[in-house]
Order: sequence, then structure tokens, then C-alpha cells
Amino acid sequence: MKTIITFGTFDVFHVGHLNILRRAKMLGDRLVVGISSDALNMKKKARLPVYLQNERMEIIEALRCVDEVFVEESLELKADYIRQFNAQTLVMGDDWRGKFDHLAPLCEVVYLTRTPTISTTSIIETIKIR
Ligand code: C2G
Repeated sequence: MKTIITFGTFDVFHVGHLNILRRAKMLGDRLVVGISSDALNMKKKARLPVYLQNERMEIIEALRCVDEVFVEESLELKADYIRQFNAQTLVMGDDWRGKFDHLAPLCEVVYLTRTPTISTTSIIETIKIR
């Protein structure tokens, strides 16, 4: 049983999020997703997500390609989460390329290409303009 782990906020869920989760699942048998907590988002982006953490968790958990979700409380705890879930592969979008290479002794680290043009920020901007 090969476990894949990935992380993200997944705010205002869109097809770019779906694509990376589907591709991550294809690399193994079980996909575990760490959802950034609202508090972690405040720290990272100095604002709350549009969808709060329990809603983001519910949405991701309902996807066919996702087996388990948990709350990611800190960016620095990745090694602990990888051990806790016994993950063999960490998947991140290539906006994070190189940032998690230090975890390579613990598990395989794979960066997947982001889906072009779509982002939560651009969706919010579009809604504002309309
Ligand atoms: N993503 C993608 N294509 C897009 C937008 C996002 O492939 N057009 C990917 C990102 O690369 C990331 C995942 O979808 O792997 C979730 O994106 P975000 O919610 O923006 O995640 P982020 O805030 O970068 O949080 O511990 C790391 C962080 O929790 C990652």
C-alpha cells in the first residue's frame, strides 16, 4: 500500500485543485491531504480564507480521489505528518519547487505542474469585477 501525502488551503475549490489531487492519487494507492488551518492562513497570507477550515475539509474529504484529510497546523510539521501517515511520497505543486527537498531522506518528493491560469485569487478578482 503506497500512501501519498499533499498539502494546501484549497480555498474556493476549483479545477486546478482537482487536477493536482487526481494526479497525486494516481502516484499511489491512498491519498492523504493536509488542509491548512485558518490560523495558518492568517500567518501565511495575512487574511482568512473565504471558505473556513471545516468547509474546506468537508469538500476535499468528499472527493473520490481523496482517502483521508487532516488539519495542517504549521508548515514546519511536514516531517511529522509524513511519519504519522506513513507516506512514501510527498506531492506539491511546482510553485513550491525546491522548498521541500530537505524531506527527501524521509520520502520521495514530487512537484507537479500547476494548472495554468486558474487560481483562487483570480476567481475572487473576476467576481469582484462582475
Ligand atoms: N494548484 C495547482 N494549480 C492551480 C492552483 C493550485 O496545481 N492552478 C495546486 C497548488 O500547487 C497546491 C494545491 O493546488 O499544491 C493547493 O493550492 P493552494 O490552496 O494554493 O495551497 P497553498 O496555499 O500553496 O498551501 O503546506 C503547504 C501549503 O499548505 C500549501
